Amino acid sequence: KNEHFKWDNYLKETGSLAVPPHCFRQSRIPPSNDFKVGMKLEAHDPRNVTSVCIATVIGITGARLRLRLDGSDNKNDFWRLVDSSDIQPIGTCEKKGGMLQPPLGFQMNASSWPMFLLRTLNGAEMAPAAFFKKEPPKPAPNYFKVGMKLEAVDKKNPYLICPATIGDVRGDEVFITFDGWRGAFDYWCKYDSRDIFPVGWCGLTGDALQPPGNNVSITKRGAKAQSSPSKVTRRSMQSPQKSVPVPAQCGRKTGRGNPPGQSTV
Ligand code: MLZ
Repeated sequence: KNEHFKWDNYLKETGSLAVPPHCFRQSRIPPSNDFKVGMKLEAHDPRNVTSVCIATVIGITGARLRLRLDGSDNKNDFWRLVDSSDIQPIGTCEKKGGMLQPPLGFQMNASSWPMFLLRTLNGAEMAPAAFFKKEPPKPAPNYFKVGMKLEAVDKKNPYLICPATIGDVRGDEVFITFDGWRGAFDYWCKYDSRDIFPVGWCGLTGDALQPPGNNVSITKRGAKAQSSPSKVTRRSMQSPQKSVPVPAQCGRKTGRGNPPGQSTV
C-alpha cells in the first residue's frame, strides 16, 4: 500500500532512529479488526467523556473504527482503536448500573431521548463482544527520546496517521512534531497515548500512512534542528541577545531547520 514512502530509506536518509515498540501503549501485533460498517456499540462521548452513548461504526481503517454517536450530527466523527477502553459492547453500561446518555449536541428535544434510544437499539446490529480487544498495558516509564521517529495521529485531521518525530520530552509527556510540516499540527501528549504508534504500524494494519510534508529536511543537521522545537521557541521568544541582535522571526526560521514558504494546510 504505502508504495511511495519507505521507512527504511527514510530513517537512513534522515540518520534517525525509530522509537522502540516497547515504549508505546500498543500491542506488538496490531489487533484484528472484525467490525463491520453499521454495527453499533457503546462509546464514551469524546466531548463529554463521563457519558456513555450509542455509536455506529461509519468506517473501518486499519485497527481503527470511524464512529458517529447516534443522535449526533455528521461533523463530529471520531476514531478509536478496536482495543480502546473508550468502546464496549452494548449492554455494558447497563450491566454496570449506568444509564446511556444522549450525545453532546443531541439533535432532538432532550425529552425525546428515551424513545430515540429505544428506536435506535431496536433491530440494531450490535457488535459482538469478541470484536472488542483488551487494551494493552501502560508501559512504564517514559522511554521516548528526542529525535526518534514514529507514526502519529494528526489530531487536526484525525483520520490521518503521519510520520512524526519526538520534539521534546517532559515528565510523562512527549511533543509530537510532523515531518515536513510546520508547527501547526504539533501537540503534547502522554507517552502512553493511544494516538501514537511505532514505525511500521500502518504497514501492519493496512491503514494508509501519509507521506511526510513537502519540506522534509533529509540532512542529519536538519533532523537535529527540527528535534527541539520548545528550545527554539523559547529562544525565539527572548529579546535579541546583546552580541547578536537577530530578529526573533529570523531565529525561528533557521532554528526550525525548515525553508520558508512551506504550506501548513
Ligand atoms: N491541511 C491538509 C492536511 C494536512 C495534514 C498534515 N498532517 C501533519 C489537507 O487538508 O489536505
